[in-house]
Amino acid sequence: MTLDKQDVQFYQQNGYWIAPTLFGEEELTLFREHMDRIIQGDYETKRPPWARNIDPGAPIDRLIKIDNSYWCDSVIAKLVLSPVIGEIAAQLAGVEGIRLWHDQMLYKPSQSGGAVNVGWHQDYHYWQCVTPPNLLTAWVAFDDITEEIGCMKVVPGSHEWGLLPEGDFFEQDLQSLQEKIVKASGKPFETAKCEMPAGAVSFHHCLTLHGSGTNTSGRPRRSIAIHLMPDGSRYRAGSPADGHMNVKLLSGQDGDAFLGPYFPILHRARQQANPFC
Ligand SMILES: O=C(O)CCC(=O)C(=O)O
Repeated sequence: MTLDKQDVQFYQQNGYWIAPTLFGEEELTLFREHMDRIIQGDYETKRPPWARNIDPGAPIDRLIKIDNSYWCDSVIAKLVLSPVIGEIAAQLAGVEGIRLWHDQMLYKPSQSGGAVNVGWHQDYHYWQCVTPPNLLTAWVAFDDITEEIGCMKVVPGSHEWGLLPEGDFFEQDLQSLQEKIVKASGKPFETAKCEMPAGAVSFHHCLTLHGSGTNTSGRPRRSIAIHLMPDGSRYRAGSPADGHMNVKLLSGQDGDAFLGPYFPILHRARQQANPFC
């Protein structure tokens, strides 16, 4: 899928872009079913995810976040490693090859009373262990995404502000966090809503500020964030993100490239024989 020049320019200027619908109803039904199975702990591959914040069977009273859910299930793995997502990401990032950094399955219940907000943050805050900071996320909507359901909001252009000292995925008070960010950055904080139909995919740069609020829709908000890196991205040792799971999975030295089966290729402009190398 070749993007229009204007779409790539939009991403470069704003730090995000919403692709048209890439997945149809049949695929979405399958994604939702397999997401439910993973949430319930029914792992098709018998392999658990890297981490999950709610145990199978526990009440769903907050945002469920499951890291590397693609390890558990072949349908979710096919989605996460989707070549079309890789091809779009490569064009947006202006690189030849795209690898998986990791995935994050996200289930935001409606009016649960628990912590469902995602505080304003830049993903790179958590990913300082990788360089250069040219990673990006493909966020796949399994449901129609509106403001009412707690859509993601981005601060257009904030990917040009550098890494800010403030930002916290887990902070529930979006207003006070916004005030701290404005103080630290000295920039106006204007947001854009990532509203989109089920099956559409939004892309955001790893330095773009983003977050999301409560879900008052009466429906769950189901999605998967597929975090991606340019092929050739390298480990930067000694950063505050040295505890990241991928540093453990790489088990390497400063300057080593994130290669191998934990970081599979989604797209390469020139094909090589083994996609896992
Ligand atoms: O799902 C959300 O509201 C936020 C997701 C997020 O932080 C991300 O995909 O990087």
